[in-house]
Formats: sequence, C-alpha cells, structure tokens
Amino acid sequence: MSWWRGAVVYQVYPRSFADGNGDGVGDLAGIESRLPYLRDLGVDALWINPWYVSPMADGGYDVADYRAIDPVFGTLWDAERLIRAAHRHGLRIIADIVPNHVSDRHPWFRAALAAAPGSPERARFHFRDEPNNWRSRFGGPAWTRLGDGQWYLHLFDAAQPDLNWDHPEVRAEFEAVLRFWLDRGVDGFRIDVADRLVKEAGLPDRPVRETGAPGFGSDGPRPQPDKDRPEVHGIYRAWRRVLDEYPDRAFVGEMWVTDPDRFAMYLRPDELHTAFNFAFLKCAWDAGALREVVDRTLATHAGVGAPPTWVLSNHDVTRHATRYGRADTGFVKRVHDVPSDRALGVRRARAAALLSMALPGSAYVYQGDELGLPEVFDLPAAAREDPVFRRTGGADLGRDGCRVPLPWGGDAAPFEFGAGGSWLPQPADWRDLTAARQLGDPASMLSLYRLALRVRRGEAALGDGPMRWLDLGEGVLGFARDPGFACVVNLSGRPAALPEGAPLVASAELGGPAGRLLPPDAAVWLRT
Ligand code: TEU
Repeated sequence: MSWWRGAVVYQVYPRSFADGNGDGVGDLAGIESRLPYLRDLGVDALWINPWYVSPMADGGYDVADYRAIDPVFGTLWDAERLIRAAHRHGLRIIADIVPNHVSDRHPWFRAALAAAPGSPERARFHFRDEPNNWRSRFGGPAWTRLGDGQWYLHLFDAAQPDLNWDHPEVRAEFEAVLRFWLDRGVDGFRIDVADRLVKEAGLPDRPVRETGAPGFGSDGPRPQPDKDRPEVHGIYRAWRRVLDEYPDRAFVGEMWVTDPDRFAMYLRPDELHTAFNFAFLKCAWDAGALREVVDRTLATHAGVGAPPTWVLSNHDVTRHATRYGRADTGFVKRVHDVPSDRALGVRRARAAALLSMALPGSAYVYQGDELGLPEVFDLPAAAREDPVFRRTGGADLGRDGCRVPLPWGGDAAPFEFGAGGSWLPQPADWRDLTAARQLGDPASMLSLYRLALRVRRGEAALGDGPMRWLDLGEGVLGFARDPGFACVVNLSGRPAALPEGAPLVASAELGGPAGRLLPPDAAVWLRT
C-alpha cells in the first residue's frame, strides 16, 4: 500500500524546531541533528514548512527564491544532505510549496514594480487601476496602491503579492520548481492555500454578507470570485502528471473548502492524493460533535478513494492542549481572556492523540504536540513576528504563540533549542516539558506518543481502511477496526465500562477493581 495512505506525518516548523548554529533561529542542521529523535518517536514522514529564501514577512510563506534555501536555515547542500539523512532514518520529506503568492522581493515582483502599468512584467500579477472589495486574510483591504496609482492584489500580507495563474509563465515556473525539488529527492509537497490560485476573470467584488462587509473565508454564497474556482483543477492535473514521473510521491493540499463535494473534487487519481481535514480544529471536546465530524469526513472521502487526514494542531492555530482546556465558548480564539484548565487540556490532548491515530487514514502531529506544549500568550509585543498581530493592532494575538521554539533538555531557556537564545522566549516552566525529561517518564505525553506510534506500526488494522462505530452509551465514542482492534474515548464526564479486549495503550490509568473502567476524558486502544 502507498506510504501516504496511512502515514503519520510530523510537521516541522523550521524556525522553531532546533537551532544548529546558535543564532537563536532553528535551521536544517538542527533538524538533521534531531532525526534520531523523530525516528524513535515513530513517525513516517516530515512536512517541513517553507525553507526557501524569504524576507520572512510571513514566516517564510513569502518566497523570494523557490530554488534556494534561506541562509538562516542553511544552504541547498544542507537540504540535500537532510533529505538523504532522513531517508536513511526511514523518514520521508514533504516540502511546502507556496504557489498563490510570492514575496514582494521576488525578482518577478521587483521587475513589476520597476515596470510601467500595462507592461508584461505586471501581467504575472494582478494589477488594477481600481481595487475591488476583497479583504486580506490578515486584516484590511487585499489591495495596496503604488506611487504610479495602480493597485496590486494580495490575499495575505502586502508583502505577498498574488500571482496571476492565467499567465503561462507562472504555470511553467511552478512545474519547473516541482521538478527541481523532486530531483533532489523530496517525497511530496504540501500545497499552500491550494484553493486560492485562480481568481474569477475581471476580479468582481465578493458578495457582501449581512454584516455589510465582504468576508475572506468559506462564508457567502457560491461561487466565490477569489476561491475554489473550477479552473484550479487544471493546475493540479498538470502538476500530477509531473509528480507521477517520479515513483511514490504525494501531494497534500491545504484547502479551506468546507463543502464536502467541492473538497472531494481535489482528491482524484489525477489530482491531489490527500488534503488536510481541518474539522477537528474547530470541533469542541464533545462526543456528538466529534462523531459528526468523523462521519462527515468519512462520507467526504468515501466516494473518492483518497484516505482522510486528521489534524489536531498546526502552525496557524491555538495549540490543542490549550483549546481542550477551554469551555466551548472561545474555543479556537487566540486571546488571553478565555481561561484554559491546563490539566484538563493535557488530559484531553492525550485522549485526542489516541483518537486521531486510530481513525482511518493519515494523521498529522505538529511539533511540540508530542510534548503537550501549550499555546504561549504572554510574548512581548516586540518579539512577535506574525503579521496578523501587527495588522489587527494586537486584537488578534496572531500565531506566534504556537510557534515558540521547542524545549529539548536542560533546566533553563533556551532548553537546548540551540547554543544561543531562542527567537521567541520560552516560558520558564517548560523545564518540566523538555523532551529529555519526558523521555525518562513513562507517564509523559512523549512516552504516550512513542508507545502509540510503536503499536500503530505493528497493527495491520490501523492506518488506511474501514471502521465501524460501537454502541457504548451516551458520551462514549468507540469504534472497531479489523482485525481485532478497538478505540474507546470517554467524553461522558463519568467512568465508562470498557468493552471486551486487552488494553494496548491508555491515555490515563484505568480504574475499577479489574481495570475495566475508563476515566472521563481518557482514551484506550484495545486488542479485541
Ligand atoms: O494558511 C492559509 C490560511 O488561510 C490561513 O490564514 C489560515 O486560515 C489561518 O492561519 C487560520 O488561523 C497558509 C499557511 O498555513 C499560513 O501560515 C500562511 O500565512 C498563509 O497560508 C499564507 O501563505
């Protein structure tokens, strides 16, 4: 079976993973030095967030050169060495490709700025004499005006001008970039905002909602002019032909398309192999809601032959150890003033890990989730780098709080992140969360992940394949996978009796005289 159908993919945010040269920013040498840790953790692949030359206006999602590594991360030679070393450790590498926009320092955009309105240099982007009503994802209008009076489109930061995907040079360039990295051995690509590339001809206004303002996201009636255009599928068919020239490679699309039929249209034998399923990111810790998400996800994927994916956290959202400690209101918000119960959040995060790794398909682990890291809210404003924070004047704290450098060992910051400091300060109490400390503690989050991943590797029933629900009563989610496996998650608020089967992994100590009681907010894997 193809590796990507059931892979556990570990997301590496390179600025914050490990710092090999002591400059306070993570790099490729740091990743390479921690490959044994990742192999021993038991994941199958690494998805590495953008590593290209970038002014870092958006953490590297503003690419100035798609064929070179940013000096803060290393060199192209380091990347080639990292890919080879990962392969030696049995780990695949998924690169991140950013096709919707480039950096304003990209040679194409610099040429466009230097050229006149109406010039061929400007035709690779969206330049207009009048803006429309589209909004930037990061706040404010999606248009910035130049000195000569023209406006250019940027669905994200002003430093990220959108490419014009109707332009043949844009299409040819990205196919060449895919080949460049495939030739260097990457095993696949995560495609950034895969649904946004094509815009409706003429760039008409977005529909205005009751709020009186056009939105950015999946809201509003379809079709929308700035997302999920039917023409985008032609791009992925062409990309798939390129990818299929190489054995065993895969795409994972990042689309914020909530309509199941439209989402499924990307998952075809001649388009994308998989796509992120973000439903858990917005789903509260509630048995009914989780079951609905699972059913909806399975139904979405049923007809298309692509396996589902499960995502609990990533570099864009509040860490789930914090989300799960919150009451349902304000569940996903990046604000201080929604309290989160740390112990409860960790307890549920442990259960959620077992749930997501037992469901059919492929699961994603965001770096630090295996350590149970919380969101960090009290970062000094001067240290924050996310444009979301700046553009919203701090009303949205932005995404830096889930990007704090990892604590590897030791008793004081930077906790062996590197020999220097760390680009974002780490909380002092992370001394109790270091990988080194957790390795020595069989009850730690890290030990739970390592055990679960080891069991998963040996379990024919896990990964891609069918599941069926077990009826275990109100508030208790249970499902079976053949041969001989079951997962039970207790969201009922009181101890739940286990069905038959020998426990393989449990997120909390089982109770009752015979150890047949699953405590609240806990999960267990059973051999049935
Ligand atoms: O994110 C796509 C995106 O739309 C995000 O803005 C997402 O909706 C939001 O962060 C959820 O809170 C991708 C990358 O993952 C993100 O880091 C980049 O900033 C963005 O694209 C632009 O490249």
